[in-house]
Amino acid sequence: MASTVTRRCALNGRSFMPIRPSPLIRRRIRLIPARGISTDPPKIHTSKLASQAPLVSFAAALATGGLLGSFLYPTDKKAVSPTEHPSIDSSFTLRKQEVGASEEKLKPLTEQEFVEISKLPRERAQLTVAPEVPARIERDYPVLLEVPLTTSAKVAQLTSVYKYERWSFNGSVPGPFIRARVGDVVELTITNKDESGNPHNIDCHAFTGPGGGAALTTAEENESKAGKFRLQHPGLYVYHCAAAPVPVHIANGMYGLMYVQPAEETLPPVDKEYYVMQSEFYHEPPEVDDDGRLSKQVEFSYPNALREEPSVVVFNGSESALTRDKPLKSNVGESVRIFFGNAGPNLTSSFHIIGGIFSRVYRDGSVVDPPSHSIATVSVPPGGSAITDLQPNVPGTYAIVDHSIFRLDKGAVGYLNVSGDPNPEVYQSSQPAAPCVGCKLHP
Ligand SMILES: [Cu+2]
Repeated sequence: MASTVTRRCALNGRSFMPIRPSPLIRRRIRLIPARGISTDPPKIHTSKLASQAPLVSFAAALATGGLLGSFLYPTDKKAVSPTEHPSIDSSFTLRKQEVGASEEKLKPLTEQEFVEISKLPRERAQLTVAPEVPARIERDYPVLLEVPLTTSAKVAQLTSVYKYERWSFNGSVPGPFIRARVGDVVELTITNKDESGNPHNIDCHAFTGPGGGAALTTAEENESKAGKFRLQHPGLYVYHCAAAPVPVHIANGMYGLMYVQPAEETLPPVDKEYYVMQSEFYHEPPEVDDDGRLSKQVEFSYPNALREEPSVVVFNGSESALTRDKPLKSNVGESVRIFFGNAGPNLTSSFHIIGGIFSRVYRDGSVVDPPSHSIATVSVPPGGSAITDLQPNVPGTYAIVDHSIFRLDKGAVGYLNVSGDPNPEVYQSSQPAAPCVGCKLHP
């Protein structure tokens, strides 16, 4: 924590009273009255659209279900066969046949999936810390899934130089990976142990209803709040705190991923599954302490965040999370899946693994639509996600980056370390490898 003595700015030498973000934010919150949630239905001006509705519906149906579908995804099985393209597996063939009816898949949950809450068996969710992912769910029935989350604030190393007070769910940034199944009802309990006095809650993009659960789960210090939320759509979803001021809670580390499996899992089994989440941090320059030294701890910067100029861009919450601390690992020939999320709060990620090609990409975290194949870079917006599969067959270190590549110098690099025998039929030279000295991308 910063002391309360007068300090000098490292940039201009002027003295100032250090400002800690938490009291500032607390003041902001108190200035904002408790926000009433309107129960009036929103007024939607539909008169013009309504008069055109039959025409619009017909055109949409024709485009999505008919002409477009048959053009993009021909039903002729021989058009692209798995044996002709090794990265396309049999599940894709199956999905290709089904895609013409993809709109039909969005029908409400079946009777077997939509079981009254009072009749659901209880189960405790298995929660994992990044980069680990809970095991695939094998049950074929919905449950009342208990998800307990505890909020706290803790100073931790953010970069090799600076510490920062991160706010978290269950003590980790990103928060735990939550795996569920469509039709499950999540019983989410938030217990607020943040001693700074900030309230916290959850807006989970997998929940349907106002605020994604935020207004039902806002917990003050030492308070617990719970809500029940039916999972109606499969896919990979971001969750985050949405207590006011929302951007600050996200910027300080309060986010994670929830994967909602379809009733019948469409993701093919793989050898390794990992959880990676990108985010930015915005901090002020380090203060100069009375002893003349630059502080080793930096504070949140609202102005920098407003300008969308981050000081730090990282995977899994800190500069070293995916390099020194917990790099991803696999063996030559193993299939690797990365559940990737972008917490933002501002930047879109151009997610890329140098030297790897994603054999499958489930864009926007959709497991209802068929995946794309043989993709090098995937665009993932703030609050968005993607599921990416690859199968490296050459050993070595693969750098995980945001291909907005200057962000590398803000911390956006991780490693996938692949072990195994060399594969000269794919990758060779008569001369030894000679990485540039000090290069983060080819260590
Ligand atoms: Cu919060």
